[in-house]
Amino acid sequence: MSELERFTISIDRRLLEQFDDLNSQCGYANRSEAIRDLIRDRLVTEHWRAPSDEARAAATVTIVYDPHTSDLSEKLTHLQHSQGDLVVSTLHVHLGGQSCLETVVLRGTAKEVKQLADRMIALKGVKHGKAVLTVEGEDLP
Ligand code: NI
Repeated sequence: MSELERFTISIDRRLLEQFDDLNSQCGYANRSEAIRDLIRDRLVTEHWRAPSDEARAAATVTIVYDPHTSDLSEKLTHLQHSQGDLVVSTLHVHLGGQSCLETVVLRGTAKEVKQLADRMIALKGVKHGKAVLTVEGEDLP
């Protein structure tokens, strides 16, 4: 860790008690580590609020879909091939006769990654899709 800074904050006692309870349930060793994670999460969220053409980013996209839905499987494969420079890895799991789960790891500029994630989730026949948008982490202490 780089240089440490200590600061004091004022907070409603009940709010702090709830925060401490939650941190305890989550397994945080101390309050400082929980607050550091909150700050990092806020910074990453802001990073994605207006995805830039230059900033590097990474994401996982998880979708659940019915493999029998018209040409969804082909469209999904085509989409990933056409953006091959962004697709790092794909994991496909057959959940059952009517459902497949696919998790795709993307890496590239924030704008490109967000666009591809949105397009995959929006494909007709996708039952549920969720993207976890994150950063490469080098600028995040
Ligand atoms: Ni499958």
